[in-house]
Amino acid sequence: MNETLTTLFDAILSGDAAEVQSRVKTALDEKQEPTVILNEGMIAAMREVGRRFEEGDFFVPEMLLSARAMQGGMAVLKPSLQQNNVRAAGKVVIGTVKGDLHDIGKNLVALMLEGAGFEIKDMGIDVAAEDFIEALRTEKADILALSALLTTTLPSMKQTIQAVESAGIRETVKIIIGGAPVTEDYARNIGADGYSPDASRAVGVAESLMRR
Ligand code: B1M
Repeated sequence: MNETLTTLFDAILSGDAAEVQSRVKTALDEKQEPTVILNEGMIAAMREVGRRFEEGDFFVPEMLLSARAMQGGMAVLKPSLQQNNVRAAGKVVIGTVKGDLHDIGKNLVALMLEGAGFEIKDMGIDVAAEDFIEALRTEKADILALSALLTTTLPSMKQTIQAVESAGIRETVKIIIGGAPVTEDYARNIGADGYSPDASRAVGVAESLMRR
C-alpha cells in the first residue's frame, strides 16, 4: 500500500474524519483508482476495526467514529465511483433489515447500483418488512435489495421475504440479499433471487435479474 493509502487506513482507524476526507482527495489527485482507494484504503480499514473489536481493543464508540470517518470519505469518493450512466436500468428499493443499524455496505451497494443507472429508493436502516412492502407498492420497484451485518438479524431477511410473499407481490419483484454473514446457500434457502458478496458484483446480479 502506498503512503497516501496507509495514512487513509490509519485515519479511519483513529476515526479522524477530516484527515480521511483530505487523504481521499490526495489519492484522487494522485490519480489512484477509486476502487483501489475504496478497497485497500477504506474497506480494509473497516475490516481491521472489526478485528480490533473482536479482540477487545476497540469498543462501540471507536467503531462508530471509524464508521463516521468512513462515511465522510465515501462522500468525497462518490462522484469518482459513479459512472455517468444515463439509462434507467430499473428501480431498486434498498435498506438494512429490521434490528440492524449497519449502513456502510448498504450505502455502497446503493451507490454502485445508482452509478450503473438504477433508480434508488433508500429506506435506511432498521427497516420493518411492512415499510419495505409499502415502498415496493408505491415505487413499483423491480428489485428489493436487503442488507444485514449481524447474524442475529439474518432472520429479519427471511421474515421480510415471507412478508412480501404474504402481501401477494412476490411475483412482481426480484430480491437480492447481501452483507457479511450472508451466504449464497442462505440466500437460496430463504427464497431470495440473488446474492452478492460485495457492492460491485451486486450490479451484475441486479442487471442479470432485470434481463430475466
Ligand atoms: Co458492528 N458489528 N455492531 N457496528 N460492526 C460488526 C458487523 C461485527 C462483525 C464486528 C465484530 O464483532 N467483528 C459484529 C457482528 C458479529 C455478528 O453478528 N456475526 C458487530 C456487532 C456485534 C455490533 C453490535 C452488536 C455491537 C454492540 O453493540 N455490542 C452493534 C449492533 C447494532 C445494531 O445493528 N443493532 C454494532 C454497532 C456498530 C456501529 C453502529 C458502532 C457501527 C455501524 C455504523 C454504520 O454502519 N453506520 C459498526 C461497525 C462500523 C462495524 C464493523 C466494524 C464495520 C462494518 C462496515 O461498515 N464494514 C463490523 C466489522 C466488519 O465488518 N468487519 C461490525 C465495511 C463495509 C463496506 O462492509 O458492511 O460488510 P459491509 O458491506 C460489504 C459486504 O458485506 C457487501 O458489500 C459491501 C462491500 O462491497 N454487502 C452487500 C453489504 N450489504 C449488501 C447487500 C447486497 C449485496 C452486498 O445486496 C442487497
